[in-house]
Amino acid sequence: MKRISLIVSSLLSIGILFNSVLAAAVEPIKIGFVVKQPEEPWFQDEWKFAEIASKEKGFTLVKIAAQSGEKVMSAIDNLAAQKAQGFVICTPDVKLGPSIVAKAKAHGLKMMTVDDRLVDGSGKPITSVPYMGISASNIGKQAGDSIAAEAIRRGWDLKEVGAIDVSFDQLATSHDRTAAAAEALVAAGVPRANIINAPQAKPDTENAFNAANIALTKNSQFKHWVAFGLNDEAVLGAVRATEGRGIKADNMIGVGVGGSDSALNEFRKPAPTGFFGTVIISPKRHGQETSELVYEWVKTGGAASIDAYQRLARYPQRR
Ligand code: FCA
Repeated sequence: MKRISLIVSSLLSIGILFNSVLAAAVEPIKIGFVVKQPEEPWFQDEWKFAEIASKEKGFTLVKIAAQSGEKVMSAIDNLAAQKAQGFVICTPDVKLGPSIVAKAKAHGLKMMTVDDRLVDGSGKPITSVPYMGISASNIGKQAGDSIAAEAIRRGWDLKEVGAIDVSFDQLATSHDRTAAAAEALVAAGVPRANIINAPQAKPDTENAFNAANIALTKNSQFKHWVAFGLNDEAVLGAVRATEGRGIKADNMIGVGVGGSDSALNEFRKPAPTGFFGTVIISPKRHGQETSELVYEWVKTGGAASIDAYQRLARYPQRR
């Protein structure tokens, strides 16, 4: 009797085991993609490419907008509640790094960061979290070099050029892009004193517009203007501010970073604006490749070795 019940119970447990293995096998992999600024075309593009990855690889993609720290925390809870196994994130505040890492760990979620790298309490990058970003100083240098080349082509005296540095220094990738752009201009011959810091309170066009307006008000002495910043949105803000003061396209050279619809819409306008060009970076790599990497990581259970930087950006000129 004892023997029979033993056999029955072990058969039962095999059955249970079998069922759970089966359940795990058919449970689709679910990956989150959390972005800080869903209204920005760059992030729309990242989502679009993440969706392509999900269709090609056969995982479920959960897109979440998290514009604040609170929303980031609830996004991670939400992903865990819906049994996601991992996520890609571009956080609204990189200083949330330790809390994001702790929360992902508590839920057993694999995590990769994109665009903006998490930092610890002392502002150092959290290198244990896989990251895909751009080589920010290389890209900033390209923006600065392109502005200088165009100013020289127009025959401007570089001493008469005011350079609006639409900065957002609390974000390292922003600081590195704008610092390199400024250095490129100085190397080309723009006096350092002509670089005007225009810090934006938040990295969007409205805040860039406000920052650039202050810079213009305080510096009416310049004959020509140029602008650079974190992204296309920042430079568009500066361009709109110069337009508001009657500075036309022939007296303004703005070069952004991104190359998504923010820039393309500007290039589609019938008449050229002061938004002269953009340094193209790849939302395909940032959206598709990152989510595929997290998917493979979940699928194989292996280690992530995913630090990747885009070193090559392309700079298209408007004309
Ligand atoms: C940062 C910027 C975005 C984009 C991205 C690659 O997150 O805020 O506009 O340039 O890096």
